[in-house]
Amino acid sequence: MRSIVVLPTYNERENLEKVVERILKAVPGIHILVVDDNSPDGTGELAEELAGRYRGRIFVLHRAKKEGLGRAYVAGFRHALAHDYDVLVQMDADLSHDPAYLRPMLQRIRECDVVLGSRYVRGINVVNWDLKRLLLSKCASLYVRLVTRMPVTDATGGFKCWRRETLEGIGLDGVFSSGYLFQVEMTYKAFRSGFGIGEEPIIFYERDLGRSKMNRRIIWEALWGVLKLRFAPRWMTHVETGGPQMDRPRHETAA
Ligand SMILES: Nc1nc2c(ncn2[C@@H]2O[C@H](COP(=O)(O)OP(=O)(O)OP(=O)(O)O)[C@@H](O)[C@H]2O)c(=O)[nH]1
Ligand SMILES: [Mg+2]
Repeated sequence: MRSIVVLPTYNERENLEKVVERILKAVPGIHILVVDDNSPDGTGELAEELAGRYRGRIFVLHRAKKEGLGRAYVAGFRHALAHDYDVLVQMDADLSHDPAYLRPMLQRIRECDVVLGSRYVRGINVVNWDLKRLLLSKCASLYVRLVTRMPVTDATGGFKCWRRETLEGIGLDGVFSSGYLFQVEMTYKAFRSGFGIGEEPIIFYERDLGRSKMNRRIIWEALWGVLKLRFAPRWMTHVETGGPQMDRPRHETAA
């Protein structure tokens, strides 16, 4: 299966080289698409330099301006689907998502429609978060589960592996989130369309370098957005494209 990691970046100059080298080393043969929103710190130029160094394995999609993580992923996924990849991985570029988990996730996607890297399958697996950040994440996850009724332990994570058929089934045209709500929206749409969701345990490491893009607007979008996803009429949040392509269990969690 042809696999690609879609890596959105905004001011990740300090992390980019390290993360792409670790990805390429972790999975020989995997490709990477960096989706940069014209980062003022020169991340886009560094990405081009890396694409030249690792020709045929790293590609760069430059976007004109910062429009949020969700928009960057939609553009990256479209690009990758148009280039015939079978499996698309999404991960942060700040080394919070360890490339060592790519192999187990790619293995797991053989039997699921989407695999979620989960921080909470076995207790709490986050490194370097203060209590406030941990509470925010746990509350967000609980809130999402209460509202959406999705049977997943980590509904807000951003390390995922998709089969192309799942993304095609969800329909990228109907994805409305710009910020972190994107993570919930995508998983919810997969769940609601009946796709088989697997969870793989991961340890999440808070970034050492660079700055977080989290802000109040993003949190508000997520709070309202989850209600919208759950209760707004289907036509507002979903594009009908035919549901699951494979006969698989609706949900399974790694033992
Ligand atoms: N292209 C693009 N990438 C973005 C945008 N916002 C965030 N990112 C990237 O998305 C990933 C996750 O963003 P972070 O700022 O690390 O968000 P976070 O993980 O919630 O925050 P921290 O815990 O502080 O790291 C990183 O690779 C960012 O560079 C955006 O508007 N455009
Ligand atoms: Mg981060």
